[in-house]
Amino acid sequence: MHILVLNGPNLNLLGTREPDIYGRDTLADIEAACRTLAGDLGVTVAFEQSNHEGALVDALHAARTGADGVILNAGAYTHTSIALRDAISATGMAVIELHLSNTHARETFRHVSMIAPVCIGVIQGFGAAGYGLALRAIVAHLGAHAG
Ligand code: CA2
Repeated sequence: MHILVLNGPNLNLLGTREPDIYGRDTLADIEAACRTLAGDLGVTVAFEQSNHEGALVDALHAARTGADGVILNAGAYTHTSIALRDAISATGMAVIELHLSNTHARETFRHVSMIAPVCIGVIQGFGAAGYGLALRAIVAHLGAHAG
């Protein structure tokens, strides 16, 4: 089983600013933890980040043939991107929407997600630990829906 962990705009800056909201872990720290957990779960992970909406769409298209499921922290594009929503629908893949912060406890513009209706579930508010929770969740989901 191969899982793509796809990260959107500004998440390359994790660990450098706003630790009260996003924590102190860098994206590299999160990737390392995910790789360790993936080994324990007997799956493989690919980690990608882009600040560009079209590149994220391309990554979702590529995942159609290269991955079994996707964990997507789409960053601010979560709240705006019909293109990402359409890409998730078009691929028909199992995608988990993930956020470090609890977007519902923040500004009202973060309360809306364009992608949640086409994802299998949403995990948010648990900081970097959410990546591990999402990995466990998607592995369990794919295992239950195999074949
Ligand atoms: O909580 C999340 O994971 C978000 O996806 C993070 C996005 C935000 O727009 C979403 O509403 C929720 C922002 C990522 C910004 O990352 C930063 C990293 C370091 C310093 C400042 C911002």
